[in-house]
Amino acid sequence: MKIGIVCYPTFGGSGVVATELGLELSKRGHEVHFITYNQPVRLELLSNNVHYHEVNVPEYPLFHYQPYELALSSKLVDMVKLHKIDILHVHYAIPHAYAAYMAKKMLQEEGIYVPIVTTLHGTDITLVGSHPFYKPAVTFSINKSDAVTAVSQSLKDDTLRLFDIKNDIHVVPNFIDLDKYNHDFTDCQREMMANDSERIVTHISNLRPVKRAQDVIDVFNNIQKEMPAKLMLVGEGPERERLEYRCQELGILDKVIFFGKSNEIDKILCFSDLFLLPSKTESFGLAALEAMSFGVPVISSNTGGIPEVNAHGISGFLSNVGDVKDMTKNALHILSDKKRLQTFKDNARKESLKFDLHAIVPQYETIYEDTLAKC
Ligand code: GMT
Repeated sequence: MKIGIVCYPTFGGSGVVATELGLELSKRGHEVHFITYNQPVRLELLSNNVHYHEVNVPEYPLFHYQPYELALSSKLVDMVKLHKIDILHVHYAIPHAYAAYMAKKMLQEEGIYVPIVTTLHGTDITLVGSHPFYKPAVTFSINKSDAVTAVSQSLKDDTLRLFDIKNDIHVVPNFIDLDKYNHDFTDCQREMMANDSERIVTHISNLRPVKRAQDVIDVFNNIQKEMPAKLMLVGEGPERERLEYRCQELGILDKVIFFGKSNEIDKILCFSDLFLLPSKTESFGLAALEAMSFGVPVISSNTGGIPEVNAHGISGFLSNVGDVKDMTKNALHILSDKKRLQTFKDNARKESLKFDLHAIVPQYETIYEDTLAKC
């Protein structure tokens, strides 16, 4: 198949999933066209089967807001015609599903039919999409998609609760490429970050308020009072300064490393002992799954789709949102005993195998085939 993938090219989870999906589809013999405003961050290798088409939005002083949807739908029309793309798979409903529908309509005028698969990722439904300013357009574009998928059962339930949806929604969980990194290497350069007696706790996110990274600091502060520990904070976002001040206030700045955006997630996870994800909402929690695939147990909130990923008492523990006390208790339980820590590490890795890309990507292929067959 010739598949057009529309996504956000940034560090966010939806862009990562879309990029990894496209790369795997290309390995499986499909021709994949990424259409977005920047080269996706994980799209390092362009091959015969992988193409990237940039959407340009010319600046014009009249526009207070540059019309990205318009530029994207025009680009989709051109790319579908030029490369004879069979199907468009858009990740994150806003504004991608809307722009794809416009492109589809324009193409129909010329007798070209291209179906649209929309994948809902989370905040496009739970935080942004359900806002009254966007809701009618989001409902419309979900209902006009030829197939709709959600990354967890929880997100599907939220979508049906918040919107008037006439379409079926398929649950296709996010996935992980377990072969991508060499998980067996033992030299993680751990000694660069901490000494043998110190436990390494990690959090990776876009540091938006929804991630509740202040809870990460508070849980870590409690941990380091009980045992020698270091905190690795990876990611960039609006909360960063506040977090730095909080660490200074608590006198733990020397135990916290702020990495900013990093391309070395594999190295950081390799030497991590525990991953914290206390989010207020999370449709899936891809960061937790990535951590688990490196054998890092997860202390998380029990919100949204996280319980579908982090198995309570097995790969880590779940607590109510904001329950720093319970998260601390659970973290100390895992970290305080070497043997127990190893059991949780092994379990985390084992649980992550359920999300192997070789099992999940064919589910998208089936959805493409069924959607094309219906046209
Ligand atoms: O985590 C974010 O805020 C980024 C956002 C995105 O769209 O890139 O993540 C959402 O999609 C990810 C991939 O499907 C999910 O793993 C995240 O749980 C989800 N974030 C939220 O629901 C807050």
